[in-house]
Amino acid sequence: LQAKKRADYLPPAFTINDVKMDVQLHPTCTRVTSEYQVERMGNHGHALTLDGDNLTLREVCIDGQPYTDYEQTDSSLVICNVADDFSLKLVTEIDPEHNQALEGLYLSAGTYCTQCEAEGFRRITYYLDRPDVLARFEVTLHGDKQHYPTLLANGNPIARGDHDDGTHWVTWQDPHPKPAYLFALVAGDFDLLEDSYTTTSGKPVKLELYVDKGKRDQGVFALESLKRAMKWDEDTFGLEYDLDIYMIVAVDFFNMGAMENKGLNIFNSKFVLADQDSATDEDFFNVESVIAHEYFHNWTGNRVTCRDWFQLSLKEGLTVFRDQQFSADMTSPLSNRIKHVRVMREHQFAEDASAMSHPIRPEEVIEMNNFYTVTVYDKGAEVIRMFHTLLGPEKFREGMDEYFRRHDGQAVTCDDFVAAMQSVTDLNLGHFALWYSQSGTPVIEVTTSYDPQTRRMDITFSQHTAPTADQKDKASLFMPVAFDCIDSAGNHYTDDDGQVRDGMFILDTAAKTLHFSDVPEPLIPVVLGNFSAPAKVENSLSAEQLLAVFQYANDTFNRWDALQSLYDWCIHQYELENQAAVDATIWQGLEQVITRESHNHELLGECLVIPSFETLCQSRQLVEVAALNTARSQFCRDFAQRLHGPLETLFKTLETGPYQYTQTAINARRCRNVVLNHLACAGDADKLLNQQFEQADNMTDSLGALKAAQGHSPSVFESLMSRFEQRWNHDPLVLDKWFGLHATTERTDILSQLSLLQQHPRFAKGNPNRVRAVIGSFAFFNTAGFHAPDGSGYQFVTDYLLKLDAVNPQVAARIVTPLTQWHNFAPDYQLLMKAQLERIANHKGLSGDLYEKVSKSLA
Ligand code: B3K
Ligand code: ZN
Repeated sequence: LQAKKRADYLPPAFTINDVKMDVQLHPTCTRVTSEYQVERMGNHGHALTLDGDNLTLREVCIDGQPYTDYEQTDSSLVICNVADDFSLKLVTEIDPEHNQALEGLYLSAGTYCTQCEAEGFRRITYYLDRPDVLARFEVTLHGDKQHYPTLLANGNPIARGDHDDGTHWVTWQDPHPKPAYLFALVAGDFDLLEDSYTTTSGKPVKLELYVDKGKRDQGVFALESLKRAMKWDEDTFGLEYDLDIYMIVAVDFFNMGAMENKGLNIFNSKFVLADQDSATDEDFFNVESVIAHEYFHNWTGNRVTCRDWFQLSLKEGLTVFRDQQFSADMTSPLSNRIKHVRVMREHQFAEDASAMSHPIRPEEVIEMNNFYTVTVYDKGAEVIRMFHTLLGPEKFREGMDEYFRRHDGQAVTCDDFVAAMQSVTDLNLGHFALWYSQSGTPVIEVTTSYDPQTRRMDITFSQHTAPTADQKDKASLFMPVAFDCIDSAGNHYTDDDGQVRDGMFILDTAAKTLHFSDVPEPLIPVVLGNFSAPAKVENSLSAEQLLAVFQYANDTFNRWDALQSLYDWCIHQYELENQAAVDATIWQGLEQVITRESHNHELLGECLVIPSFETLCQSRQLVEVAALNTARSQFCRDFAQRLHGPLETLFKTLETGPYQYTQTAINARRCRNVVLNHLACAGDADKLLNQQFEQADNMTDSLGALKAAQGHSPSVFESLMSRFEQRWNHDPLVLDKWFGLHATTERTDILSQLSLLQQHPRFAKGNPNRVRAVIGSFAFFNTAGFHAPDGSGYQFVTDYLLKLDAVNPQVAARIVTPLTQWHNFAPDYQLLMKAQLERIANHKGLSGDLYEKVSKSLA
């Protein structure tokens, strides 16, 4: 398998301007007739090479005449001796029912649907399946009227009718030229929610949301979210919707979250269906943010698309940034920022330190589906956020306007985006653009020196990016560093040379020093407010200083972060068996945090969360899993016991009353469930757990009780889990929470538990949501089970992946991720993990997806 390189990009030799498709739906033999207007690009004599995968070719015609001068390979159809302009007609047959990879056209529990990004259209018909070929599509679908009363494709319906044999047909026309990855079709029998939206310029848009029969009420929140997103994009970026109709279809079998097909989004039902009983606050949040994300793609992705797949972050980083800003405006900036920083620290930093390390614009790809990563998406969004920070909101908006002015209707590159931003600012973005090509996580080291005689203080920031698997040499990055400086009494200081402006300075060299004079005592540097750059900070502050940062820093994110660092330091003392270092002043300090902030449920709800095992791994090397996990648990227990009084008092003030979905109520529920977990950890909370489960009138609190019981009260956990199962047996999305809880429970017989879960009547190995809930949760989040010292966890996951790979390589390649991150673990673990990776590498018939990730991590 050969990697493609970014540097090898060539423009297409031909383009296709118009596509007419006729699709006769049939479970095992769907017949696709496509007619293309093809045009030669430039002066050359090459044949026309179309991409195809798993297709049965039945007919080739050129300009209406049967044509035989062509060759077929496994992955292409080469048509020789063609004119400069011609029409090409192809008839192919495909088998949706046996398409378990869920790429191309497939059946999701009886509903026909498609997934074409990145390279799935070639599984429907032969085509120039690359994002820089943009064509107008007209699509006619034929299907059984009784089973598939709804027939959908992109754009507007322009004609429909019945055939004599009980089938019917609908023709859809999409006026906007688009790359094939945005093509979609759906056929099924749904409940429909209808609404409408009028854009600022007065254009009416029909909104249609299609869900499984009987689920109409669970679609209401998604539809409301869509309208909020449409309004927000008009208000914030002046961007209006551009078709007469916007459709969203929820399906059960889906490899990812959702897909932004032009005018016809297809969603994993997990990100559409939500109501008070069955969805947590987090589920509601996710529905709103994914609905918005896909909607925002209409401009950032669809109107302006990517020239080639190496540019994926052009649309994904930008759209994630846009959805994050939207969510912050709809809910709360602080908890949003913390949520996204957790993703960076838990997952992106880990990816950047692994063999899969790649820049947000990758250089080499074997299987494109492997690059829909936290790096391209989330680090990509952090890079866009830095533009926003550096330029300020007004200039950023100007830059966006210019980007659309220049590139509407085009397929462009990340460089084009940077150039549009550059055109509105005097700041030289040349150096900044290194973020697109350099991988790895930069570390900012903060060192201080204080001279009591002269009362002068220097604070030096040095940056360093360690070599990564894909790239040895690293240069200094251009980083906006939000900065504040306090003394132990909370006074704020400014630097002598005024390098810090509006609370920020630029670190663009290997090191920079800030000077302070007339300083009464050593100052405390407060660095990277609001996570102003995707970097790690090494700032050796003492426990007292961290508590002072919490008390006095201007930036709330810094305050939260100070406690995270404090917990990390404490857990490290436990690892060193030096518990005594976590002394009375620290416990008192933490007690004051709780009592002083007891009214601030949002801040406290986040501050009382102890860093996850995954986050802790990122500030350690060659992690001794069992030792770290034990140290973390011991610290959690001491935390819960030492602070039991104030936690209990706080808990009592957090009576949340009847369910409401408002930010205040969400914050209170969040805080309450975080505290409940500590109370359960302290022991003796069985009554409380039962009570909360009993009385909960919403899923957040039911699940909060289950999670708190999970690690701390096995018998309560068992009994509540079986009641939960009985109540929710009919609802697969809710049952996924139950599967996930079982799979993440740390117990010695976890592997037999996992086998039982797989035999559960509701488990379906062809459904990615089920597989992720059981196997994915175990591999990603069951620390003790996955990293069992005898290697049994690794082996279990590997056994499963080898079977899954034959069916759904995309999902298999995602779940293998934790194994590929072996570098960060102690040698004994490394050996066991690598042994399983070797097994995968030697497996016959391995997919390109798994091959790419596994071979890289063994190289
Ligand atoms: N663009 C899609 C992701 C497609 C993934 C293909 N393996 C969803 C999104 O980012 O909005
Ligand atoms: Zn996206």
